[in-house]
Amino acid sequence: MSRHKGVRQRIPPAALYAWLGFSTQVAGADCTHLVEVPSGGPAPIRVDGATLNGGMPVLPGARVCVRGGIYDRGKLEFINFVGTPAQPIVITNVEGQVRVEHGRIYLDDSQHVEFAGDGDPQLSYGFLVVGSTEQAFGASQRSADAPALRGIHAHHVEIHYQDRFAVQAVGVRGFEALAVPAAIEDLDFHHFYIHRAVDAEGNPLGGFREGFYFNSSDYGELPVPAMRRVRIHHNLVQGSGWDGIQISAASECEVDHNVVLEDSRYLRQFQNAGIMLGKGSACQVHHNRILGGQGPGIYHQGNGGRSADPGASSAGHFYGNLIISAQGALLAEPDPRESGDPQIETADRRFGVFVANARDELDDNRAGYVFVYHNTIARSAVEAIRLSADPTRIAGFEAFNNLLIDAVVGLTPAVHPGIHHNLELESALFPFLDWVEAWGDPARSFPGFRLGPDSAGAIDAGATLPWSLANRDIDGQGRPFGVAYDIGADEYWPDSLLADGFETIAQ
Ligand SMILES: [Ca+2]
Ligand SMILES: [Ca+2]
Ligand SMILES: [Ca+2]
Repeated sequence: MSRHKGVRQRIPPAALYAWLGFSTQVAGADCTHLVEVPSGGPAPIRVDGATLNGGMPVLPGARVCVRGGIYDRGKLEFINFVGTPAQPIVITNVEGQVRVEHGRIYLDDSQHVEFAGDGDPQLSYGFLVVGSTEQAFGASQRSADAPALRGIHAHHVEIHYQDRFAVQAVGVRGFEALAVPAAIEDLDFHHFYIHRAVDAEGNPLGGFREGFYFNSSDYGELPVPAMRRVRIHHNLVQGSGWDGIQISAASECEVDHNVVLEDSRYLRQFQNAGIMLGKGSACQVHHNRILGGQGPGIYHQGNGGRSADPGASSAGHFYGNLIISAQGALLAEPDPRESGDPQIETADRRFGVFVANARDELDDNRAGYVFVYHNTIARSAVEAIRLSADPTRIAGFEAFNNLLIDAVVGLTPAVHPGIHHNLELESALFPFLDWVEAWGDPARSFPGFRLGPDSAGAIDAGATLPWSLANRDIDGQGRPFGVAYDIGADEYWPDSLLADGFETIAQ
C-alpha cells in the first residue's frame, strides 16, 4: 500500500517554446520566465502575466518558473495569464518548493493555465500552502471584463492546516447581474494533498472545512449548469470539518480516484458528506475511497441522467467506490472559525450513498435518473443506500451489484424493479482477502474488503453491465473477469498483484 505519493503526469517538454527567444535555463527547466519569491513580509505578492514579459503579456505556451523558497504571510497571486487550449501557459516550481505560509495562492483572471507543482523531481508537491486563514488555493474571475474561468489545470499542491475551504474555484463575481453567465469550463484538479496538522498523539491542530469547494456565485440564481467539464481526481483529503469534496452547479463532471479520510469532523448539519454533489451537478463519481467519515459517503442532490437509458448521458453515475463509515459514537470537534456555540448535528447520517434528488440535467425542474452500482459500502449506521422515493425528485434509478457489508439497513426502498443483484453480508462470516487500506499521514487503516478465492456469493454473481462504464475495478483491474461481473467495487483476479488503483490515471 502506498500513501499519497504524487505520481507524475508529465506534460511534453517546453522545448517547442524556444522561439520565444528569452528562454531562461534553471536547473534544467526550460523556463521562459523566472519569478523569484521574496521571503518574509506581510504584503501580498502579485505576479502579473499582463506585464511579466518585459512589460508585455506573457505569451501562450510560455513556461513561468517560480523559484523555490518560503513566502510568509499574505497572498501569492498569479493574475492575467491567458494561454490557449493548444498552448497553455505553465506556471511551475523550480529549484525546490514554493512554500506559502499563513497565506494562500490564487490564480485570478486567467485562462488556459497549467499550474504544475511537479517542477522539481525531488518533490511530490512543489507548492505548499501552510496554515492559511482564507481559501488556501483559489481560481476566480474577478470581473466581467476579465477572461472567463476556463481551462485551469492544477496539480501537485499540498495544503496543510487551513481554516476554510482548501481549494476553491468560484465564478464570475460581477456576472450575477447578467442573464447568461459565461460558464466556468474545463477545470482539472488532481494530486492535491489537503490535510490538517496533528500533534504527536494524533490530536488535531487547527482544521479546515472543505477539501474542495467548486461552485459558482451564480448558484441558485441562474440556469444550471454554471460549470462544465470539471474533473477532480487522485486527490487526498484528510480530516475535513465539513464535506470532503463538494461540487455544485457542474455538469459533465467527474469525481474519481480520490481518497477522503475522516471527513465531517465538525458534524455540521448539511455539511457532513464525504463527497457532496450540490444542486445542478451532474457527475460521474467513481473509484473513490471514502473512509471513516461521519455522514453520507456520497450525498447527491444534483442532477441525474436525461433519460432512463444509462448510456445516454454521463450524468448521475456512482460506481466503483469503497465507502467505510466511521465506527462507534459520533464525535464532534469544534469548528475553529465558528463564533458562538457550535452547531452540532447529532442525528446519525452515516449512509453509504444517499440520493435525495436527481433532477434532469437539462431541466432542473424535471426529475431525472441515477445509477448506483458496483460500490462496496461497509459499516453504515443507517441505510447503506437510500434513494428518494419521491418521483418528483427522481424519475427512476437502478442500484445493482453493490456489496453492502454490516449494514443496519441495506437499501431504501427495499423492493423496487431497479434494485437487484445487491449482496448484503456480515464481514465476520465472509472470507474476504486479508487486505488493508492505509492512507494519509498519520496513516489510517481500514479493511480493504477485497474478494479472495473463497468469496463465493460475490464472485461472478453480478448483473451484466449494460454500458461501458465501470469496466475497471477499484484496483484498476479489468472487469468482468471470468464468466461474469463480481458484486462490489472489487473484481477478483486470481494470482495477480493487487495495486492500490490510486496511481491508475488511465481508465
Ligand atoms: Ca459543503
Ligand atoms: Ca468475475
Ligand atoms: Ca481486484
